[in-house]
Amino acid sequence: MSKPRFYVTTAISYPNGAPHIGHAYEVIATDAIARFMRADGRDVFFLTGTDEHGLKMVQTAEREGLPVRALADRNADRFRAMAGALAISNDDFIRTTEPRHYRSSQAIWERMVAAGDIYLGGYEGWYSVRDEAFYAEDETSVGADGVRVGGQGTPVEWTKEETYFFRLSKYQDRLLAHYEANPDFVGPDTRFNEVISFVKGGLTDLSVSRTTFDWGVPVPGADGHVMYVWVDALTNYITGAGFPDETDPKWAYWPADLHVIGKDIVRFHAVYWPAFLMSAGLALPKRVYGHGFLFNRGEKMSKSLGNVVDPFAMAEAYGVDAMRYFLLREVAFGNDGSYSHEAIVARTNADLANDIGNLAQRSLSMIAKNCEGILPTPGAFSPEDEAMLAAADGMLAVSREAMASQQIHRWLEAVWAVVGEANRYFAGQAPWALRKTDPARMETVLYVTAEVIRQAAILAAPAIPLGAPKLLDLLAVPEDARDFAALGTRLKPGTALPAPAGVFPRYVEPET
Ligand code: ME8
Repeated sequence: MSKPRFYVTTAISYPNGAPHIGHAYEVIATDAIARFMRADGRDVFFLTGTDEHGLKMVQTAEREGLPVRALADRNADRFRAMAGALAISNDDFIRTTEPRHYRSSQAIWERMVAAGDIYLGGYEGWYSVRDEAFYAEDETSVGADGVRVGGQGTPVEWTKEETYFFRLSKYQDRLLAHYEANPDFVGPDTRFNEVISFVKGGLTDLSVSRTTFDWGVPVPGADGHVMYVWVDALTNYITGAGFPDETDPKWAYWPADLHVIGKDIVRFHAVYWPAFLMSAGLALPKRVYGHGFLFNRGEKMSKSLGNVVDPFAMAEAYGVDAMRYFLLREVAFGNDGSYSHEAIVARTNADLANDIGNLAQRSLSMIAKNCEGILPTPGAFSPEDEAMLAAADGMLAVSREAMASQQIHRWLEAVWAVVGEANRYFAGQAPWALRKTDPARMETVLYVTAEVIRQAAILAAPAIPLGAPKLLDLLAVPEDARDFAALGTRLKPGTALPAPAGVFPRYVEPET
């Protein structure tokens, strides 16, 4: 039986600079979702990449005295390297300057033309060549020297630019009908409500080509026009799935199940993108989720950490699992969040080093010392054992429900609630005291504890993909018994375990 498919994407980032922590946050969250779905038996396709056209890129390259392509190449490499450094499991990395993407963008354009939705018109207004931007009359002013300047203080001239328009206005009713029929199309709800009121407020046609620069996908059959960067950017999601070759096996992944993006670009994904797809006669993505923004509120950054807004430095300083876990657990997904050195250290030392790491270390060391390193056979379960195992067995359903609506933090909350319970169980049962008084009972407690750690490690692995497998190694869990289907089984008593080793080190302030 073939697995159900799950296609998930991040936004594609502008490589006009190096990746920052906001980019890292988005790709980590999307990776956790992708890994969760893979572990839960889906055939996942996970796409990320870079959005390399547009004026922003042209202007940055000018400032840096580089050809635009050289700027794009340099920074796209950094984004790709970041995915590697953060243990991101993307299946593909798309750059919008690739030939496959030109083909795809021109193909969707031609379909929009065929649908009668593209027409030639003109922009007219005060234009700043230096800013490559139009200004409304009231954004300009005339200086003492008689020169009219725009909002940024650069000279403007009255300009007419020929441009193609997309008939966005035509799609207002169909978009509203789609929202009505698909109440999960956009999350969180607050973002969906903003989209709905924006569309109800009336849509005007969208300028979709530029003639003042040539760094873009050429408009087919229209010399001098390149596509407006958002037209080609959004198209990356179908390029990644093989469009326009609908016989490509990857095309089976379209429509995407989920576009994960930041809250600032919801309108592009929930209004323009579905309208383009409707025009082109293509299926619409099932869901768009706009996460919040991440802010650095850590005034007291440790000097030795340097600039921790750099995701590479952050991963280096705290470790990849700690960085990922902190961002996923601490920030309610969908809301804005902040991070600071103190918060990262407090959260990861408590949850990773202490709650799960220490529990594993203590219980497995006892098995090594007192059970000859063999996973003991449990005796009859006491009500406490039964309750503990039932709590562990209950994690999957809660996690699945949370992840069905991208409540990433709730999934991790559910797992760590059980890990906390396991610590109380272990302390309450005190197997070290049972060693002398009731060794059989000690063995049962150690077995139950090991079993709960197994389940927590399997369920948390999508968030902490480096350490969780190490915990499973310590429990001698076979490679093919590490997905969610294996949660329904139990550890096999009598299995020889490797020597225990620490998995999640405590963060200790470096000597200054
Ligand atoms: O918007 N916290 O690219 P981008 C969290 N190329 N997320 C943040 C963030 C922050 N501080 N800053 C940015 C673009 N983001 C377009 C997308 S998609 C077809 C084209 C998020 O490099 C932002 O919301 O400005 C977006 O989802 C992603 O990072 C890339 O931002």
